[in-house]
Amino acid sequence: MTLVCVPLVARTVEEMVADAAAAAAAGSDLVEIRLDFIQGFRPREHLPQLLRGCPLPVLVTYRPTWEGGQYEGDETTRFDTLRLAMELGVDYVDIELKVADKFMSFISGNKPEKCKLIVSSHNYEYTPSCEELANLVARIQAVGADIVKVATAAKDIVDVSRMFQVMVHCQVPMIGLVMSERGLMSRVLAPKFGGYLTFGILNSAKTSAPGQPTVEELLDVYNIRCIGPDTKVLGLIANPVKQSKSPILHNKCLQYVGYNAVYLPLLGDNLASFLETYSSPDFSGFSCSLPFKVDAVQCCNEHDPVAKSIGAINTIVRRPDGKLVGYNTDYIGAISAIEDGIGGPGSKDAVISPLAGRLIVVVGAGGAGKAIAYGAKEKGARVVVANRTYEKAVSLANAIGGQALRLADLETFRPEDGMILANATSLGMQPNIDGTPIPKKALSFYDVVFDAVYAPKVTRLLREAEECGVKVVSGVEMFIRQAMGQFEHFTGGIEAPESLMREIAAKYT
Ligand code: SKM
Repeated sequence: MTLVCVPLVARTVEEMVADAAAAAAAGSDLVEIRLDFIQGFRPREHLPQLLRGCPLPVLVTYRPTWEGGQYEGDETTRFDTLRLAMELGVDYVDIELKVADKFMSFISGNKPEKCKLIVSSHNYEYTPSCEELANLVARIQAVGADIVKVATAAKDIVDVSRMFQVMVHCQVPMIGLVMSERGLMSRVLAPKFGGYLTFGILNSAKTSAPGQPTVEELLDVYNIRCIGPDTKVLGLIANPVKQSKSPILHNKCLQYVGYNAVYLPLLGDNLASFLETYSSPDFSGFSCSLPFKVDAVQCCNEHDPVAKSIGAINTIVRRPDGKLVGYNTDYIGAISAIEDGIGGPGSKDAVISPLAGRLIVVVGAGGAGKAIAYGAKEKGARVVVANRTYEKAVSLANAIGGQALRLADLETFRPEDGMILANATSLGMQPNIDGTPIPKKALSFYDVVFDAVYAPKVTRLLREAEECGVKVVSGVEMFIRQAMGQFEHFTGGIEAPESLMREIAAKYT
């Protein structure tokens, strides 16, 4: 079992002891006491106090500045302190590879039976090649480490795969972590690849390295205790990805139906290289969001006919034969939400869609814009596409048999009353919540305004539309409905637990 360790980075002994109690209450297995963070640290006085106050097994680290820590003093004092920690009965001591030989001589190779020595190496710049990582692991093993620790940095999400390859081949217990948001996978999937421990912080003000999730996220969102070698990996590949509620939504539902998979936020830079790198059958499904929905068409081996006609994919499933199949669940999610929003007699089951004959202005010609424009046309609407790059609006309008409009012309565009507006751009999405695709004064030209952005739930566009007395349809509805379709694709046909999805969406959006 991979242990969950909370790093303690408080400035005082009292605060550290309080944080250790919080770590235990949060469900962690051990704490890492970062002695280098304590101001005015006095080893003989403070170490016993810390150990007495700690309800969990303890890993002691006294990281010097030359390895990314805070300790600036001399090595003898530092080694002395680590030796004292061993004598006082700590469970683990971390020593940096660069001085591990010296430390071994310093303690004459003697350490208490109970204490395990972690020999660590940190690279805050990049992740070396597999060969270099394997050499590093061999050197760490050679100095007599009980546990190997290698921490590197991800410049691209594909870097993490090299750490996984080395971890699965390592003959001794290994902690392999890739720092930064692009390296998150290494922290959550540690149990899948045999990692000895992974770090979870108490809150975002208490990090000890870039990219650490909270212990609550590890345990309650990613359900890390249930991740094992056979756990399937799902996730949203997007850039940015932090704002997405898909991880919380899908993980809760996967847990609810008992499907052995974990869903991750995957901050990507290049979809094709991501899919080529994580090509094993266990990486079995992905949601795609901005800016990858159109690229995804090229990356899939087969396409659902609707996704192909739309020219955008938001769901990729890896079939058992390894082939990638692309689907589009945005289309039905958005269109059904808009139809229900328009309302009218019998709109839900009517043979004729309430969109039929209506004029809909779709703002945005990316993946979501394509899905909405295509869907509205299918339902018999007259479609106008407006986009910042006018040529893209023209090309989408031509593809679906609609009309193109320059974004600036939205301000005065009013060929008739009772129009519908659909925002399919990311304007207004967290963190840039002040964005909106259309001036407020033009909103009164519309009967219904829909926003594909769901975070925040009430965007500036929707707020201003409401202020103009216009009926609004929130992106949360589309979000839930597209996720229901995805869930069924990801799980090989298990029906999505709709009411649970609605509960989670209500709580977290
Ligand atoms: O199409 C969806 C995608 O599946 C997930 C998502 C999200 O999590 O923010 C947004 C939409 O692009």
